[in-house]
Amino acid sequence: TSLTVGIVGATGAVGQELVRLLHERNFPMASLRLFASARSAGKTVERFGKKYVIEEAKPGVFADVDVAFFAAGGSVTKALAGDAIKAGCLVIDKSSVHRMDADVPLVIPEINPQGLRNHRGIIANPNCSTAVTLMGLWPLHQRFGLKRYFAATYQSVSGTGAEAVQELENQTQAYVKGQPITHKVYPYQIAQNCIPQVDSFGENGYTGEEHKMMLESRKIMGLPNLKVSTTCVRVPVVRAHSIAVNAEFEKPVSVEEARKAIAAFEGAVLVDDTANRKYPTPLDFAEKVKCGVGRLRVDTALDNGLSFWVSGDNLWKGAALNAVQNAEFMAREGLLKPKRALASV
Ligand code: 11C
Repeated sequence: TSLTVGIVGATGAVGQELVRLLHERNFPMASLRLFASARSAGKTVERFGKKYVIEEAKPGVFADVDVAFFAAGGSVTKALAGDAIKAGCLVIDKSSVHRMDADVPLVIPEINPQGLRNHRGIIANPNCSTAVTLMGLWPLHQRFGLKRYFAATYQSVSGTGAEAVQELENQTQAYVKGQPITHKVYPYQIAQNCIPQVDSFGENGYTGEEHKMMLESRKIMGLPNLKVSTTCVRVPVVRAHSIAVNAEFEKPVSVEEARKAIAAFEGAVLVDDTANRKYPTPLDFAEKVKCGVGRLRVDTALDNGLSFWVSGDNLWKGAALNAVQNAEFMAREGLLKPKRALASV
């Protein structure tokens, strides 16, 4: 196969990781086209030894594109995904706008790849906190049967975007130099701080991010009645989200069996040797394909409960990598073919 691939939002934090991963993982592409807003259009960028002229993302550009990764936010997906689908271009969307649509598969390929066989031209990808959490939770669910879970997230600033990474760096510099600290991206200073708000608050007091974790966990794991309660927190880390999870299961649990289940799961690495102070940290799991799971223990407050900690790259498994893995699965299984080849059949 030799696919024409497009990235919408190619200049953003996730878009840049998409360019990198498609190259580094040798995605079967004949050509790559980079799309962004009119503001960036016309600029030339060099990536992996090739020059690209950024094209404006607008209706009509998907005529010759076989698969487009959308990483430019919900409004751009709303405006352009329909046009791409009509042009026969598969949309792999990072935004949240279609995740909960009944006819749109929301897929983590290690968990529910069946969605990739049955779609209407668009595949949704989960929120980064959900994706990283499920890399620990799913193998435990398979082994013990998940009943409910509680979690607190420790989310890096790159989840907000490049301007938030800059804000943390600027504030850290100012802090070290004893200069006044200003903030724009977050409602409070993030350097030397934690902010227990990711996204805006809903009527029940939970934030959008917390609500997404509940709904997306249910849909991806196929557990429509799963009880979930999370607290999402932004922390002064540049890259990789971590989540502390307390989960209750149907069957009796054991740490030994839990460790085996995690170690056997392709999406996770078990890092769990507390005697030697070994557990995953965001620094260790930035730019890693798998998420790290550790601190496994029997939960002292739940029946059949396990507590664990998971760290994973929010820009990779939480975004660009999961999207690329979905496309890789489809290409491998013959579910994604060049339009030109289809036209000639
Ligand atoms: C964050 N999880 O870290 C967010 C960013 O639903 O895809 C991505 C939001 C989403 O701020």
